[in-house]
Parts: sequence; structure tokens; C-alpha cells
Amino acid sequence: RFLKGKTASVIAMKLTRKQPRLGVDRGPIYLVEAGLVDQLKELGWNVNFDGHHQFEEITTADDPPIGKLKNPRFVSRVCESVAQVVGGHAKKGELPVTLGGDHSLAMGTISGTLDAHPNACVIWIDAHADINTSETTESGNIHGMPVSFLLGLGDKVDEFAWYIGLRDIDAGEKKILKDNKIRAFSMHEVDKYGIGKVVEMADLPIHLSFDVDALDPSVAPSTGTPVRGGLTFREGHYICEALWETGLLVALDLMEVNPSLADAASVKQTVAVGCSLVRSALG
Ligand code: Z70
Ligand code: MN
Ligand code: MN
Ligand code: MN
Repeated sequence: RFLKGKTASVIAMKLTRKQPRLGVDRGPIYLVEAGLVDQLKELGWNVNFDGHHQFEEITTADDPPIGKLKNPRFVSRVCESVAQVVGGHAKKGELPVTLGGDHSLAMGTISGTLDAHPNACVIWIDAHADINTSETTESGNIHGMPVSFLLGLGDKVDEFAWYIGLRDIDAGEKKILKDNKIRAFSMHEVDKYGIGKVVEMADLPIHLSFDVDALDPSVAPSTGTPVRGGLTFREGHYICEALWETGLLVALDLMEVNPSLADAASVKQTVAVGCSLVRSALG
């Protein structure tokens, strides 16, 4: 309803050196090489794919920490261009599908979505809350902070973000979720009510930001921070299918696919699941 026609724009984002363990930047390449673009065409989409977005390297020497934040200039510069790319596609009524890559990219993708759909809400599927602030972060990794940046540190933005699948939240993050009255469904709620009840949607354009580490490591092993006890294969797909059925999906991120962290079979499995989640979200 918020899209014009059926055009998806696949945006493969390279984002290195924001994490101590490198390699997340290669995730998008694997997903595209696995045939994702053709798979979406088979589902009846016109697909724009304009190659992998590359960014000039900023060396660590040029980019010392600001407070605890690691690689702040590089992440900020990349997110700014991601926002422009995603926003440009979204304003044309297309559905941007951003493949990552580090989840700090979501600062860019969601900013881009909000440029085109100012009332969009965000559904954040993740093992982690990614809502540390520059003060509460213990790791300094910006992928643990994008939601707090998007919320504008302490602003009251009810119902801006939902979470599903949480099971590894830092103490500082728990307080932020509570103070901002953000609806968070932990694995306890998924177990108790079932994933169907948990995906009950508001009538707003939806940006889905899906971190593959929300899935159980037995389902998606190739990711930077696997945590046991995650969503099953079907639960992950059900979320995507249910969001497609709402007709409200305007943007999708599939993040944290990291082929450098596992053996070939695990990479193949994770990439296949990633492609399959995107197909489910796009019908
Ligand atoms: C921790 C932090 C995180 C992803 C790890 C972990 C956050 N809360 N997010 N892996 N994708 O460093 O802030
Ligand atoms: Mn990361
Ligand atoms: Mn994440
Ligand atoms: Mn995560």
C-alpha cells in the first residue's frame, strides 16, 4: 500500500572494521552469489541491483575512538551514504532490501526509510537489543548501539521500535527499554504466546531489521555473536511471512551474515536461510 508497483532494490553494503572480528562485509556478496536477485525476480519483482557499494577505507589511525565508540567516523560516513541510497529508492516507491554487514548500518537504512515514510515503525528481530548508548556500551562496538542513536538518546518515542527474540541484554539496555516504554518480546514471550500472537501489527509502514543472530545458531551459524536458544527456522520465516501478509512492509534489512566465521557447510546453510528469509518477506 505504501509502495508503487513491485520493485525491490537490493543494496549490498560493505562495512568492514567496525567490529573486532572482520568479515561481516563479505556477507552480502555470498547472498547475491547464491542467486537472491533471480529468486526475487521469480517471485514477480522487478529487481534493481547496482553492485556492491564500496567505501573508501578510513584507516584506524585516522579514526581513533571518540569516548568508547570504535571507528566512529567510518561508521558514521558509511551510514550517511546508506541513508541516501535507501532513502532514494524508498522515495521512488521501491522496497529497499539491504544486505549486511554490520547492524550499525541500520542507522543508515532506517534514516533512509524515515525520509520516505516519516511514520514508519521498526521491527527489530535480534538476539541483542542494540540499544546501548555511548555511555552504557561496554564493548564500544557501534553495532550494539544503532537503536539508541535512532531514538535520539533518551527521547520518548513510544512504539517506534519493537523487538522480537531478545535473549542477551546488557543491564544498561534493560533500563533504556523500560524508560522508553519500548515493546520488547523476549524468547520467554515467544515460548509463551507463540510467534503468531507476537507479530500483531500496527497500521503503519514497517521497516523490518532482521539480524540473523536472532535465529538459533543451529539454524544460522555464520554470524559474529551467536547466542544459544534462538528462533527456530520456522519462527524466523513466520515473522517474515506474517509481515509480508500485512502489506505494510516498506524496507528490509538482513544483517550480520558473516561467512568468515564458519566452515563451508555452515556458511552455505546461513546464506541459504538468509535468502529464504528475504524471499518470505517479499512474498
Ligand atoms: C552487546 C554490545 C551485539 C550484535 C552483538 C552485544 C551487541 N550488547 N549486537 N552482536 N549484532 O556490544 O553492545
Ligand atoms: Mn556486528
Ligand atoms: Mn543486531
Ligand atoms: Mn544481534
